[in-house]
Amino acid sequence: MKNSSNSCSSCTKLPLWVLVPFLAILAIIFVANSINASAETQVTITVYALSLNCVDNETCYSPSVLTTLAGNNVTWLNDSGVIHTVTSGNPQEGPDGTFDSGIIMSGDTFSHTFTEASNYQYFCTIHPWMTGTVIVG
Ligand SMILES: [Cu+2]
Repeated sequence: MKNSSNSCSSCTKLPLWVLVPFLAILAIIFVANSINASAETQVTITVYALSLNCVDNETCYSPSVLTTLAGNNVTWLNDSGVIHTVTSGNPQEGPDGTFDSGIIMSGDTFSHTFTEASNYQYFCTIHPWMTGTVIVG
């Protein structure tokens, strides 16, 4: 026998007009987050940074060229076992004053928020063969 009455009278059903906008907002948040997540935001300084070979292998800072979006916070993790710096500028002309981590102890991090689109060169003042670039779009 078929019961035509509501068999789940204790269930709370949300009407469709509530669910659809709610799901649409969730979808927008999800898409916005995945766009942000697709921009890289971390650079790792590994043990390879101590070798001059890191210049040719592009492993002084990894990745040596990082592309991100304006407004993003980029974090450098010193996972190398020795101290380093992340200093804007280049070894030929020296620091340009845009950002400077100072000494980053092994295991520590340094973060900088890039608000303007540009190409930012940086280097390590202790090991000046270590260079990297952040491209902010
Ligand atoms: Cu260094």
